[in-house]
Amino acid sequence: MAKPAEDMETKITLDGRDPEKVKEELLGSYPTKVARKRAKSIIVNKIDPGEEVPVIQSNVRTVPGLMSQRGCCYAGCKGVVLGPTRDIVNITHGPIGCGFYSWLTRRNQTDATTTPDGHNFMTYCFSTDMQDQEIIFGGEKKLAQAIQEAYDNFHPKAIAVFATCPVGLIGDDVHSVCKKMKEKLGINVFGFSCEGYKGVSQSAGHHIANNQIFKHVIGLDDTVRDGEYKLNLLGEYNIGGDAFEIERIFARCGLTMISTFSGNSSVDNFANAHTADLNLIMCHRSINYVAEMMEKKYGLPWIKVNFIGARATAKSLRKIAEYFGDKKLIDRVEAVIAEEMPKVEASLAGIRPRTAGKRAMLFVGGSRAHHYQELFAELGMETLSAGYEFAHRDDYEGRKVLPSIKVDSDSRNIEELEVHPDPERYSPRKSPEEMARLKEKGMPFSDYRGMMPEMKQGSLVIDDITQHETDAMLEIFKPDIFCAGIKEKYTVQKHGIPMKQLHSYDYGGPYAGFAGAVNFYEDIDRMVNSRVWSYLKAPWQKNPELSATYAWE
Ligand code: CFM
Repeated sequence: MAKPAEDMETKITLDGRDPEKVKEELLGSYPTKVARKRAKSIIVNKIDPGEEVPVIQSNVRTVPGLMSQRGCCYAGCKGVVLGPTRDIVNITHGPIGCGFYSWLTRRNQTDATTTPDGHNFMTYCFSTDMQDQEIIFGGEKKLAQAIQEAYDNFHPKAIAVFATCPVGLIGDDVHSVCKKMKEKLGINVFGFSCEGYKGVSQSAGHHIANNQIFKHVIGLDDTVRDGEYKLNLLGEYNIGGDAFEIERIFARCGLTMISTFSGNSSVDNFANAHTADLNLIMCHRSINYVAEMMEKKYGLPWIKVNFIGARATAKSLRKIAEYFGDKKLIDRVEAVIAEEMPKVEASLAGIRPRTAGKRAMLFVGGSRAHHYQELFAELGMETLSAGYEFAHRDDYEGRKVLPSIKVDSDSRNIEELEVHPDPERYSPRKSPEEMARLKEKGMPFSDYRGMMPEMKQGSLVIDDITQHETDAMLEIFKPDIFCAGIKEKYTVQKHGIPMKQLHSYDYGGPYAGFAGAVNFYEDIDRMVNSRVWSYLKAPWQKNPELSATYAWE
């Protein structure tokens, strides 16, 4: 029995290379201790027939001195989860830089014409602009003033306050200030202890954001809105207009969006999210906590969906229709897919011959490195290597590994809310029999398979990739395109390789849904078939003395 497995192992190659050797090469120039640590985060993917994949180390501290792609806890809380909500005044309590750098750089869009008051505070940068004075004597007074000033100028329905590193260090109590101001102003004011250093990455900030939104907003309004099939879309942030395309498709299918967390969202929609019939999770990493807590408190089930990729979009729509099980909806969804797909296929027919066989690498956040593999597959492109910046093992290996994840002191730092069924409002949307029947038919309730089971044998999966590893992967494989963020963009281009930002989409998008898929095909076609970057000479090619990485080899 051992023989076939051995055979399989010896045959694993990646783009004509031995991925284990590549891994050794990546680790080669690290000090022994660092190499040992990084070795656990660089994994050659192997899927056994039972879909077991190797364990990957993730959600652990970056080794000091290694250049990481990661952001901070504040970024995950304020920038990612709460930032896209247009009618909450989000005040950064801290030095001005934190507010400034989280000010719309993510290209999350919104449509303020859809709410009656037309409030849109996303274009503003609210900050307490802490100075030495506050660091020494405390910043609570200045924070109270800032909340008052924001209220006087804008009269928002809600104000949220985000703590930055110095706030945690000097001990300002943002929650008590918020509580006082809430009583004084009579509007919802709530705070987040999301100091940048609070976790190992943005991921901690997501959890903190989820907790506070759940405690302070969800469930405040029991109004049941009209609509036959009511959904919440969780973990979709309307980057480059993605949510607009998803909303267009939902409207065509007759699906009612009660709330989105938090692309193109309004605080009022969060407040009655608990009245929906089903939660859809797009980005599992950033928001699975809200889905879990809503299920416990209100009985709302959740399924994982993906609207990145035309086939993935069709599949997700079919899952939704199957959940409701209504013939009318199933037919309408099929009709919409049948109408949308020809445009997608026509585009692919022209583009795919030019993109097929090309090779991509994706190193992004906590979900896109997986989702965008769908679009590349549609283009006939292979993903040689992928990884997340800050995901956890369940995002790589699937939720079935959750019980085996060790909770370390960094994770313990983040509050785990204790949630119980709401005495009045808990109502399971389906009977246990119906749920069992749907599960049997393959409805993946409360489940996510993760990225690795869907990647090829032998692909290199790298968590929290470092700049050195990035440079080495580019040198070794010379992929046709590399996807990451703004911090990586220019070094990748200096290697002569096209670089696509999958966080902000550069200047492009939407890439979600059917119309988005066509946009993506066109953008990638232009990039992988242009030779412009290969004509560039990087500074270290012209002046070898500038080369740092390989100078001693
Ligand atoms: Fe989710 Fe995101 Fe992502 Fe993310 Fe992000 Fe983002 Fe991202 Mo940048 S919520 S994990 S923290 S899909 S901002 S919209 S692109 S790293 S892969």
